[in-house]
Amino acid sequence: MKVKNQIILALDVEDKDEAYKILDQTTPYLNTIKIGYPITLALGPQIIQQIKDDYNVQIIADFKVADIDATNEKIVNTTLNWGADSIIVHGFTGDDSVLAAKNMAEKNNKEIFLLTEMSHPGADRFLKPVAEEIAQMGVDMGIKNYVAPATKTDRLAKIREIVGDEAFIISPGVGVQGGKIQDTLKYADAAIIGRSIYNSDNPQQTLEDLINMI
Ligand code: FNU
Repeated sequence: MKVKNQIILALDVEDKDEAYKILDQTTPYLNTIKIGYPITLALGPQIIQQIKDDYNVQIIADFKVADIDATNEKIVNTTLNWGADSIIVHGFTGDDSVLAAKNMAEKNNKEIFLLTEMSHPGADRFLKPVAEEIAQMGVDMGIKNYVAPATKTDRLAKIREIVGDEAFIISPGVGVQGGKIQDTLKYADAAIIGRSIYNSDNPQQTLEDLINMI
């Protein structure tokens, strides 16, 4: 995946006019938009293809898929059929669940991102102790794309070490959650940024400032 300016916009707004206002201001600089449950549940899954058609961007569906293999397969297939280019899948469910997601994405000529460790403080309790194993499982399965936290640079560095330089890591947590873009991009290929852009008084200026920092 090629991410323009190494920034992915997390478009977690729930109103179409607001979403389009932010996209008008940011898509001159960006080619990758992450949509998640907030916008999809508020506006319906057809918003994925609408955004793609109206802004010529690639879409990562952040649905953190975490079910049994048979259900993962359905979720991945349906999401990709709605127009998403890739989908984020949790790793903690184990290799059968992840493999079902990976195979279904490949059948659609699309990709999964494997979520290893999360960016929020609560993730230290249950996810952090197994994150390195999740990353290693991804490597063993031949997965190329990963999600790892921008808020914990030591953890991000560790996950990079495990998945290797050829892997593609996208990293949430820059801005409001406390991560710094320059530190994050030492280890990640792209930063996922939401609120500090879309809640800013001037999303375009904020984005330009972030790009200038890279
Ligand atoms: P912002 N996100 C995250 N941490 O923040 N997908 C994770 O570990 C993870 C994510 C998402 O804080 C979060 O749901 F796996 O406003 C939100 O969409 O910049 C975005 O990344 C961060 O948004």
